[in-house]
Amino acid sequence: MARSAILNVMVQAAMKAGRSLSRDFGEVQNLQVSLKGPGDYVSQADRKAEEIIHAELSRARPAYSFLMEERGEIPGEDDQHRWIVDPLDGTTNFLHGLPIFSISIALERQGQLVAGVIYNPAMDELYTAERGGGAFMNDRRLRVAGRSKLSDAVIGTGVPHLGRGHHGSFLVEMRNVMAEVSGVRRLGSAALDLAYVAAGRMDGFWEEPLEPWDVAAGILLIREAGGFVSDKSGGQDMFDTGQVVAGNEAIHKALLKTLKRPVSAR
Ligand code: 2AM
Ligand code: CA
Repeated sequence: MARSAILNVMVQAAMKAGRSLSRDFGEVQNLQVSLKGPGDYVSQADRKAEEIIHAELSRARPAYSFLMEERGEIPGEDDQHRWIVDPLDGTTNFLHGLPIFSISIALERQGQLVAGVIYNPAMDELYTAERGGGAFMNDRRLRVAGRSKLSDAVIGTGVPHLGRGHHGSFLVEMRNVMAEVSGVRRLGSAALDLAYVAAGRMDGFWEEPLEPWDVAAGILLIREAGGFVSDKSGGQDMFDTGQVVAGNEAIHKALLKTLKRPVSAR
């Protein structure tokens, strides 16, 4: 499979940051037994990974703008191109020694997602997509799963925690979804969840609130794998609303309908 020059730059940046995160993850596992825990160490690992990605991407394209989880918006001379970067998605997992975390890098051209990379260093799985060029895991072409009924589907989600999201409305959604599906999974890295939907490992996904850097690369992966992604009203305002609903055409449609339902009596 031939990758464009720009996608290669993104892959190199993600893999270099991945090596750094993997080394730090080893240490985090040792620090679990300490009273203070690995908190400060993890913040440092996160910043280090972001620094690596920033350096690699700006070396290749010095003028491009950035939106990064830690540093926020960094306007460049070229405001038509923007990198959207999450150096460590699944921070809580990383902090607790759970090997479910990822790096997410997307490229926007004139507001349109054109390339995306998600890398899971713990499993050495590299997900890539370019607009119009399909989605891949390592060298394998990806397709979303073919199941069309919610009753056969495994659906991923994210559970809002302390101080984040609306717990009451999440519980209503969860109640309605769990009554209709084969299983619900909560992995803790939205970027990986979306990559798994693109790879057909999960049939669908919904979560809110998410940030653009959590979802930008994953949105392109799903589209390029033949899937559908939208906000909860079916529109394309995922970045502004922080809502993401994904699946193949049938599951996406069914999920949207189920998420609109008031509390069910079942
Ligand atoms: P993070 O690990 O980069 O924080 C977990 O449900 C998902 O929500 C993760 O992808 C996590 O990304 C994301 N998320 C976004 N904002 C968050 C926040 N303020 N606290 C925890 N997770 C957050
Ligand atoms: Ca994130």
